Formats: sequence, structure tokens, C-alpha cells
Amino acid sequence: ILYTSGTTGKAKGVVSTHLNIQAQVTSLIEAWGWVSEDYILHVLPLNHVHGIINVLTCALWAGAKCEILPRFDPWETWQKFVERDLTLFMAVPTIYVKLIAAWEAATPQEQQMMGEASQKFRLMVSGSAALPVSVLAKWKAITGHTLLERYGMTEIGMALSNPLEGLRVVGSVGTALPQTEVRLVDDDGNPVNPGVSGEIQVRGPNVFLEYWQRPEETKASFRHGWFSTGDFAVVEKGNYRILGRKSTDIIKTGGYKVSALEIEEVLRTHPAIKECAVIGIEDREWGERVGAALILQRGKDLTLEELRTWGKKRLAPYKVPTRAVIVDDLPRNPLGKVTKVLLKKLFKKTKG
Ligand code: MCA
Ligand code: AMP
Repeated sequence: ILYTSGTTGKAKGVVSTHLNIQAQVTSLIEAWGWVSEDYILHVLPLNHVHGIINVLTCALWAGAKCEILPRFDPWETWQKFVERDLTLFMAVPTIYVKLIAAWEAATPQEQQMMGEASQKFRLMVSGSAALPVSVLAKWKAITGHTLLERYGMTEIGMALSNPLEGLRVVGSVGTALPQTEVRLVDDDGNPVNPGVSGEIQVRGPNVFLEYWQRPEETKASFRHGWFSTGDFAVVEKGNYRILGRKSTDIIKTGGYKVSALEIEEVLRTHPAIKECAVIGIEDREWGERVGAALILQRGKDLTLEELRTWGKKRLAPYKVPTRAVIVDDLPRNPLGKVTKVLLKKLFKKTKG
């Protein structure tokens, strides 16, 4: 069971069977050509698919070598690139941004060593969140590698991938992986015509069994045997391009999926906060940042620093808002639901 945030407050347990895991792993072994001679540096958390399936279990399955760092550090990672005979690296876009920043801060001699060390690799992969084209281009300039971008989800493992051999299309996540069927559907669940955007649905032995003790949510996430991901995409020249998510209550920050509703529930327990709404704000380094619009109790004051100190005792560090604005009112639709799209615009206008 791996836990993942949803559109409801608390994280859901995603139950995957051994057969699911076998399918997820063997699909990647085939697509990315894992062999026992491979050597991968592991810098990701072990409680998510990216770290435990794509890196660790694939390495174990292939009989390859996997070196695990206790936590990601850009300098230590570059040092390992230089010292070890690594062949593979996989990370979220934020990690590539941080590695680029470390390279930019290095001396010309160090930069040359870093660039040379990168030549040993046969493949570098990015995923878990959209890879900005600027990051892909900078990484290629530094290392010579065109990052292979792929798309996945805790419930399904990986579903779409650019090719190991052949053209990796910038801004795209490629085509369906072995053993996996992918399609796009409209609001009624009917497959869309080519070139039309739709929700990504996935079917295959890689798809999870159920949400732990949540039969209703499990049922609601399947339609005619297909798992509905909540992500939108379009197929262009045979390649899938991710367009965004159905729900504004899901935020992807640093590769972590977080629930806006879970954070709101915690923030509402702060003595100075009367009402609040949490959203994801586009950000070059983190993909999205957690932002909070706050209505304060009459006569109360709250700085971002105070909010963060309080929040860090109650939430995982990546869930604690790094942007906050104080408002008199929250934009709402006629049903009284906060319109988060309008809130995003407010953050664009306000520096908070
Ligand atoms: C930490 N900080 C942040 C965030 N996280 N600020 C804004 N947004 C964030 N998300 C702040 C901390 O509060 C702290 O600031 C400072 O950054 C350093 O914190 P630290 O925890 O040391 O950060 P880090 O170690 O540099 O973490 C960055 C990271 C990490 C390594 C990119 O976020 C990470 O490991 N992400 C990978 C997550 C992952 O594996 N996702 C895959 C999910 P201060 O000191 O001021 O408080 S699986 C998935 O998505 C599917 C299946 C798929 O497709 O892969
Ligand atoms: P998680 O639930 O943590 O497994 O996160 C899965 C979600 O990450 C997907 O539903 C997508 O929204 C997002 N995701 C994964 N890979 C990519 C990618 N390459 N581009 C854009 N979004 C991605």
C-alpha cells in the first residue's frame, strides 16, 4: 500500500498486488532496457512509486546496482556522478532544477568535470510532474542528455513514456508503455477523436486493485473497466501531451502530490484564521508552490513566517504554504464554492 493524496482531505491507501507490481516493473525493464550491468543513484523518497518501483524495484529485478543516498543533496549527487560508474538516473523536475543551480554555482573546472561525468550515463529520466522545456534544454546543454520524460501515477505505475531509442518529443510524454492501454475520453466517457483533448484512462495488469477500505472511491475511479486518472491530455502526431488536471484541489509540488483540502482543514484550526483557501501557484523551481488565501479573525494578525512555523509542526514540510495573502473575502460561485481559478489570478497580482 502506497499512500497518495486525493481530492478528499485524507490520503488514500493505494493497494497494488504482486501481479500489479510485476507488470509495472517488467514494463519498465523492457521499455528502458534495464540490464544487470546498470548502476543507478537513488535520491528519491522510498514511499512513492518513482523511488520504490521505477528505481529500487527495477534495479532489484534486473540484478543491477542501486546506491541510495539518505536524502537528496545537489552537491553530493554531482559528486557521485563524478566518482561512480553510474549508467542511470531518475528524478523529478525540481531535482534537475536544483542540480542545474549547483552546476551554475560551480567553478569552470568543476563544471567541466560534471559535464564529462555525465557522459557515462546511458539514460536520464524525468517524471512525476511536468518538465519545463527550459529545464530540458539547460540539462541538455550541461550534460548532453535529452531527458526522457514519462507519465505515471501511484494507482497505475507508469503509463506513457518517450522512447529509449529514437526521438524524444519535447513537451510530450510519448506513447503507451508495454502491457498498458491508454486512451482519452470526453465527459461522457466516450473516446475522443484524434487531436481532441480528453481525460486519460488506463487499463492493464499494472492498474491497482483498490483504495484501502474505500469501496465507493474505488468504484468511482473506474469506468467500464478503465481507470480514470483525472489528468487531461491531447495526442499530437501519435504522442501524448499532458494539459493539466481535472481538480484544482490537487497540487504537485516538488513532485509530491498534495491535497489543498487537507491543508485547508489544518489551517482552519489556527486561532487567527477565520477562513482560507489553498491553491497551487505555478513556480519554476517547485512546479507549483502551495499558496494560501486567508481571511483573518477580527483584530488578528499573521505573517507568512508565523504561519510556516506553526504549519511545520502540523504538516509535512512540502505541504506548508510558502505564499500567503490576506483577503477580506474569497471569490465564490453561486453555490458558495470557492472559485480557485480566480484565486490563482489574485496571487499573480499580489506579491505575498
Ligand atoms: C521543501 N521546501 C519547499 C518544498 N519542499 N518549499 C516550497 N515547496 C516545496 N514543495 C522548502 C523547505 O520548507 C525548506 O525551507 C527547504 O525547501 C529545504 O527543504 P528540504 O525538505 O530539505 O527540501 P529538499 O530536500 O531540497 O526537497 C526537494 C526534493 C523533494 C528533493 C525535490 O521535494 C523530493 O524528494 N521530491 C520528490 C518527491 C517524489 O518522489 N515524488 C514522486 C511521487 P525552510 O528551511 O525555509 O523551511 S510518485 C509520482 O508522482 C508518480 C507515480 C510518478 O509519476 O512518479
Ligand atoms: P501521484 O499521485 O503522486 O502518483 O502523482 C501522479 C500525478 O503526477 C499524475 O496524475 C499527474 O498529474 C502527475 N504527473 C506524473 N508525471 C507527469 C508528467 N510527466 N507530466 C505532468 N504531470 C505528471
